[in-house]
Amino acid sequence: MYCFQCEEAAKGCGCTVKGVCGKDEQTAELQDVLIYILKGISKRNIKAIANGKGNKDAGIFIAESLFATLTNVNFDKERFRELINEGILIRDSIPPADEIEHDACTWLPQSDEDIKSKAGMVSVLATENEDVRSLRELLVYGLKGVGAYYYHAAILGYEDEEITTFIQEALASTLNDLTVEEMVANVLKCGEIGVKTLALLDTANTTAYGNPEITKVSTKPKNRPGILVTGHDLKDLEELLLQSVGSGVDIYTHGEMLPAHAYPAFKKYDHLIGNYGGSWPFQKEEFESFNGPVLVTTNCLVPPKDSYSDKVYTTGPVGFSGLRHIGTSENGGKDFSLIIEHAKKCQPPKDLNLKDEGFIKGLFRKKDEGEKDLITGCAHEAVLSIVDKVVDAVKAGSIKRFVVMAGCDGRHSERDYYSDFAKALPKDTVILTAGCAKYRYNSLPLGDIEGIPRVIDAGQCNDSYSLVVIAMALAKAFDVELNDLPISYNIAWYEQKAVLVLLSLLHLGIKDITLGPRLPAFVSPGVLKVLVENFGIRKNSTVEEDLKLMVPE
Ligand code: FSO
Ligand code: SF4
Repeated sequence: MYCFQCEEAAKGCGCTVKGVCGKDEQTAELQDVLIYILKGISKRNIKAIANGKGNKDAGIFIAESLFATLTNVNFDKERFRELINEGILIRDSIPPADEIEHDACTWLPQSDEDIKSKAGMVSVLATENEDVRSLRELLVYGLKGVGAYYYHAAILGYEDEEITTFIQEALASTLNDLTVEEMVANVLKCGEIGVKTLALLDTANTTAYGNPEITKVSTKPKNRPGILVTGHDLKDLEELLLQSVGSGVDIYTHGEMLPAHAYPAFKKYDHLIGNYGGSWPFQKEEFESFNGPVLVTTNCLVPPKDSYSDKVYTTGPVGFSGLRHIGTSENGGKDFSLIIEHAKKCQPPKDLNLKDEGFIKGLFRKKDEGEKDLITGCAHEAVLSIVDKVVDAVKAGSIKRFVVMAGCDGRHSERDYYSDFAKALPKDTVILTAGCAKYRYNSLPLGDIEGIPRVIDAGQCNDSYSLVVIAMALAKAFDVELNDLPISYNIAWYEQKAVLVLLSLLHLGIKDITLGPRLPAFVSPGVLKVLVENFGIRKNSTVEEDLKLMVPE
């Protein structure tokens, strides 16, 4: 295996024996082969689309399959075998695109050995030139982000052929020998499609659940049994809430599900009781201490310990061999009765805020004293409703700078940098965030500036579009370009959705982004040079140095 798609790639190069994430060699090979089949489907289907005979199911199938190969989503070999077989059926239902076809359009595996040997030929290292490999993989990882966000929008009934056609054109393009300029153009186009996809998802979420409102969320567990819901899928949460009304079971959000509390449609459920734990890297301790069952709707799933694996349920694109999976019923809904009945037999969650609980390590909130409420729901409409106040505060000098600290959390101690950076920021700066990176500082007592919270949490990484809308509104109010606003970017990345958000920012022309805590292993020195010269991208350094650059006196 060779995988270098996430920030934790072993030794900063790539995972070769087993993933740091827990992905084993055979799963990595199945994922490589699935991507190869997706390229074959795409090559055939873009020709068929041009002839008005495209396979309409291919787009959503490709999006869901890409999502399944994202870091920390699916570790279940059987699921990947199914996806490969399903993909071949779709591919073979589409007429050949050329007389002599690419192997990706015709290859048929007969056994696991065939898959293993094909994986050796089509994995990332099959491309010898490191800059070509880097640009192809940068594109594929951006597409994985598009696939994930598109899947969430499509689940809520929002589809867009422009997006699925681009995914297929871009996947098929990686089978061709293109010039560096053509490959760079595809990567930037992926950023453009990224903005469109995030906007589509924003419309889907706000139409289904209303516009988020600035909301305080309790982190104090109550005394009834609970179900912990993690990941990003709001529809799963909605169905679970509906089915658990009156059951005596409380529903808690974990990780990226925190912003759900801010949606009007979810506020009507009294048993959506609070947030439990922090971001994904701490789930082993937190799932254990939660006592009740856990529903994992998307990434990031960490391979569970035996001590609690019997109470972890997966759904949607997530999978792990041996865990119970809740699939979609024939009527299109999901039946959560099993997990609700499971919860009824469990003890209430242990209080993570108690300082004397020995099992708590690393989480910032626990090092702070006392019980904490978290603030979320600062999405575009909520912030736009106070934009005059924000503009006045900037004009009066009470807000001197905004720092976008969006992105992901991760398990390495070097991420303490983000807590330290947030703590060291001058009191006249405001953090704009989205994604699970916020757990590094969202329980710090950073206070507010004239009623404006110093941490403006727009929501999940899925809600990054809100940050774009907010920045555009400020640019309009001050009549300047985006890059002329007093905004600095200090982005923490981990997986491929963050790659797409980065490409989206580049498409919008944002310059001088600081990225950390490590630069992507898949960016070759040659491609990095392009990113530095054209966009001013740099790796983060020490808090002191970065403050001087990002928050000049
Ligand atoms: Fe985090 Fe994981 Fe949202 Fe990612 S939970 S790391 S970018 O999958 O999705 O921010
Ligand atoms: Fe390694 Fe990341 Fe790939 Fe997992 S997803 S195998 S940690 S590079």
